[in-house]
Amino acid sequence: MNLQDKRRSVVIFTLFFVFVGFSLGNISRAEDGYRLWLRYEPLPESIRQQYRSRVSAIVVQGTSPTLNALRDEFVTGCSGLLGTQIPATDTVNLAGAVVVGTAKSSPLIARLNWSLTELGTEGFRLRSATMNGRAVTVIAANSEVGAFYGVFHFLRLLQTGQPINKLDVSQKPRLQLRMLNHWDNLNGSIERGYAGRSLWKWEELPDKVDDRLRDYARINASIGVNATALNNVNANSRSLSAEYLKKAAAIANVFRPYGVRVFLSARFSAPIELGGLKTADPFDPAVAEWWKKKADEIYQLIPDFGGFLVKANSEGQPGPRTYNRNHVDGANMLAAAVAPHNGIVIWRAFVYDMKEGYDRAAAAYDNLQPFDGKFAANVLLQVKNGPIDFQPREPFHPLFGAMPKTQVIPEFQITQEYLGQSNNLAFLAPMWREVFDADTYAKGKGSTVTKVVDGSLYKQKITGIAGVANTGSDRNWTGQDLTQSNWYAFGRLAWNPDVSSKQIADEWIRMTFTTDAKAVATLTRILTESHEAVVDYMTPLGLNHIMWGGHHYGPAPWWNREGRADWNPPYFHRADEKGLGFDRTKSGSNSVAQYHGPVREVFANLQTCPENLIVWFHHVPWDYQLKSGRIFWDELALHYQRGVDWVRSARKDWAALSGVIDAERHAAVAKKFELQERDAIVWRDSCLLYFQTFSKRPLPAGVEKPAKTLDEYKAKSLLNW
Ligand code: BDP
Repeated sequence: MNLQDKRRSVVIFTLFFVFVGFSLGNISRAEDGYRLWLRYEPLPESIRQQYRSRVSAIVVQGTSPTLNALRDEFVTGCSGLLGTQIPATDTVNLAGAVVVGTAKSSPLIARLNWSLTELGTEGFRLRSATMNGRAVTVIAANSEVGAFYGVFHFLRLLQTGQPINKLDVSQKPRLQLRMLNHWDNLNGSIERGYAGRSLWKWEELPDKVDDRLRDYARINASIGVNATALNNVNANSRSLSAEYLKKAAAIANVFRPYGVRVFLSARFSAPIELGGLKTADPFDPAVAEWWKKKADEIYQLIPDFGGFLVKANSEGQPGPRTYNRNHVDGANMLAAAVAPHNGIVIWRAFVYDMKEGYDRAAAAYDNLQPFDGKFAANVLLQVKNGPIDFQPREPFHPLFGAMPKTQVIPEFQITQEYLGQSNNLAFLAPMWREVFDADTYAKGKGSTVTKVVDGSLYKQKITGIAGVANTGSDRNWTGQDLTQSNWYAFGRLAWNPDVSSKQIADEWIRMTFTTDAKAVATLTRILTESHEAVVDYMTPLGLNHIMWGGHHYGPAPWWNREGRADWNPPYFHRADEKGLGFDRTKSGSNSVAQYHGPVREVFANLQTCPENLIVWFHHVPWDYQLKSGRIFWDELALHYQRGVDWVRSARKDWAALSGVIDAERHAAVAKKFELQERDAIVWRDSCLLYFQTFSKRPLPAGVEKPAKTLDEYKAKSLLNW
């Protein structure tokens, strides 16, 4: 080969690679998880063919920030999924057009004369129809945001390969306020955040607003999340200062087109810290006036401001009780300040004070239940799913069904503070389903938590739900690709609390990872089993709050260093020579009495108490015989082992998906599974070794011998391994 030939072949060679690289662009593009479930990669050709004639053009008439965002999203989504540029037009001159809008924004939709009243302000109708003699699909709503939700629904149908030729879907959200709570501090850190720093970048606002915030709002809109509290419930008064309100307003401007409203956590003592008053007593007229003025100032800047979220008299936060007033006095004073602007106050029920002999699980009920019927019309009471604190498994909170004259909304924790943070996979839909499906018996059989919170049992006017966000500045938003599913699941359940975990998992996998049938089946199984596995290796049979102190990562059932008894694991598990568990029956704290009969009797009786909650309600003898025929100690040990076994097999199943899942995310998740296996083993070994010092029994057959001694496990937190 002479020099010229050599050069020519180098050129040809290079061109060849450029060409291959280009045509493989979609496959080899960085899959860093940023796009979450809105990846819009081309669908398999066979599916694309079915859709092409049905998605020939996007017809969005009119312009507005929401309509423009909706049009962009729809065009990008359809073009990506179908692998060809889909035009946006404002007339129907092609069969297969998809026409989107409201009767106000779109003459084409107005002409249909559909009655959409029952869809409310956020619902949509999605229907195959005929326009100008052409077969079209119509997405119609009463509001532009409703139409946007319809667009996301349609895109989800495409992403998950559903038929779209005979559509007739009408939907509206079952819960009105579908809200994320961000525990973001003003310095950019996030309380219980495991995915980097705060997305807001307070220090750059209001002059610079990170582009990412628009994606955050889009993603929320795609699952129907319509509200977000920007700052930590352990609030800093400065978040209500003029300086920070401007920053919040800049965020609100970005969120608005996507139907996401902004709320702020309010520190009850802000009138002192910001206003220079001597007191924050809610009965002091100057205090009430300060809040009224503050509310007026906020609404000047953020006309659609949602309202205040308040953690009061809890874990050291100030509140009305600091001034010998009660929760109602505090909540209603704030409610009066925002009422003229149609704002609301979300008052948290996470209140507990430690007294001698007190049962922390009883505290929220004892503190709040007596106020049923006393809260103002624009106050919501936000109640954690269980009576203690976002544990891997808790019974439903007894306040659900106990406050018929109060607007109660559930609070879930999406961020996995107590469930292995961003290292362990725990798909939370099954856990949340358990809460929704629990029967409170408040008005007889069938009074499920869902019916309490969706307003059907007590005709609650404002309904809602809050989830403590798992997002942060990490490129993949949640710190682990698979736990993005929890953000998705939260939104889907907030929209419709009846959707099954399996359906949520299946949708999310198809949208996020792959439509390969076998892989979808494997992953759906992994996801839906994962929460129970975490319960098995962390807190089986009703155990709770036995995590390492402070950061709550990893086991430390021996931990006894916190200043308050009710922050220390022994307070919760009560292990002794006789057995394990917290007696919450008549012979103990009797907090089981907070439940309605017959739930109360079922829980209170050792024979009938669901075994997955048995040590939550009872001090169970080590040799007590369970339904399996095994004694309690053996069963406990086998649960721990089962959890470890599950992680090992899930890890193998995941490894077998290499080649189906893109290499980048496959490797990242594989690393997480490796950590999860390590964690599960440490959990099993340390808990069993520790509890064994009380049970004094050998490990049953089938349970592996611990790898280290108890002292070695005690010496080092799993966080620092
Ligand atoms: C606990 C967290 C703590 C929160 C608290 C809350 O450990 O960081 O401030 O909940 O919900 O689980 O207020």
